Amino acid sequence: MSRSKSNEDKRSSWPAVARLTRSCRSTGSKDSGPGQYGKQRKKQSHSALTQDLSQMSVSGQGGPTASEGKQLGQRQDGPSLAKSGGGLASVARRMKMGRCKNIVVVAGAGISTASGIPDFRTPGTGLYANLEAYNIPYPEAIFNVDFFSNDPQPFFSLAKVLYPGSHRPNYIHFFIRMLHHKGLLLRIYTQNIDGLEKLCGIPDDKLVEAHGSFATASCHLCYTPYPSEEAKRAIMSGDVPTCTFCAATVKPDVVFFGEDLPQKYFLHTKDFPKADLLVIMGTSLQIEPFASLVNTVRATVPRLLLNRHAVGPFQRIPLRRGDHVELGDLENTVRKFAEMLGWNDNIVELMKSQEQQQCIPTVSGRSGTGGEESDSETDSKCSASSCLSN
Ligand code: CNA
Repeated sequence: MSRSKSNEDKRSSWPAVARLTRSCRSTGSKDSGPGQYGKQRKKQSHSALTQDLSQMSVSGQGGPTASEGKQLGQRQDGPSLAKSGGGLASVARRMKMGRCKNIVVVAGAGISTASGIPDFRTPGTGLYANLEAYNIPYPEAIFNVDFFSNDPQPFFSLAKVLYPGSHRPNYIHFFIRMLHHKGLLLRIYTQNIDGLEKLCGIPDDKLVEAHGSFATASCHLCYTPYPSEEAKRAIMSGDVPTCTFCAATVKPDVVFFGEDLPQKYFLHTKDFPKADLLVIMGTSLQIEPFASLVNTVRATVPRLLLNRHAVGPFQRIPLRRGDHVELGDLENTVRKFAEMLGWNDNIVELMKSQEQQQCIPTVSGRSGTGGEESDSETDSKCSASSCLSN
């Protein structure tokens, strides 16, 4: 369904509650409270007492940084502070016991920094720290549709960096694909617009690109679809693609602040209550409504944050029962996690086989002694389909 059509549909027939637009978080993180799942949460908190993984934990590679220390300092004294890797180990144990069969992954720009794509908020390297290049008055302006209407060049400059084609999926993307390969991935919700999840072979039905992507393009005013390859060609060569219908500027269907999120995003109303493990990776949880998704799993469901800093509800002291935080470089953390699960060789093998097919160049795994299993039929189909779509 085209962007314009889906937006019209949303405007005409969706109930107000289903109209969600992207916005930047202005207040601190908050739990959603009882809300939609409140009753369930209350009922289940009792049985949570008996769960072996109900201990909260915070661990990290080399300890927290100064600012993390500030945030986490009080936790250091907490009785349930696990030794490094404790949170990961207990989640890995739970997965090995077969207790996580509907895993939801929530991802952000931090999963793609290992592919060479800067995130927004990392000091020094993040795009927000390098805004001179974009000539914008404040960081969010780059995704502001009114600003774009007036001057599309700042976004087009950023688009040149983010357009799929020049970056390769890394170990973290393939870890997520391995979750799918093992039949454990219910869905990945990503804020990323780089297309690397798709490129590494995660099938469409497992992927929600909550902030859109460059795969399609349309007029930013009348939503008339525009050929995405032509839009890319124009933007990459410094031209401004214009709508064949109203002559306004065409933009890739990346969701700007104030724009509706894709319809697929609403799968979350089914997925999150069904999840039995939530893994949150490489996001600052600053963008709503995406950030609040993490508060919509059932109260007894373990949540694992893999990031450089504690973010969102994971900054709170004490942590919620069942919450785990593993701080440090994401690629290292995910590699450690994969080793605990006994998946590292499989992932390295998967990455190698993609390279050998010369289908998808990858940011190679560092080590590996060869695969233990061959790809499943499902996975082979995924590779083939991602080849076709390239
Ligand atoms: P963000 O606000 O920049 O946060 C990224 C988070 O990841 C931060 O907490 C970082 O500390 C953490 N992080 C970054 N690199 C690493 C690493 N190597 N190891 C561990 N942690 C790391 O980005 P969000 O995704 O939270 O913000 C949402 C925005 C960013 C979305 O709307 C995206 O469209 C947008 N964005 C996307 C991309 C992309 O598609 N690759 C790149 C830049 C921005």
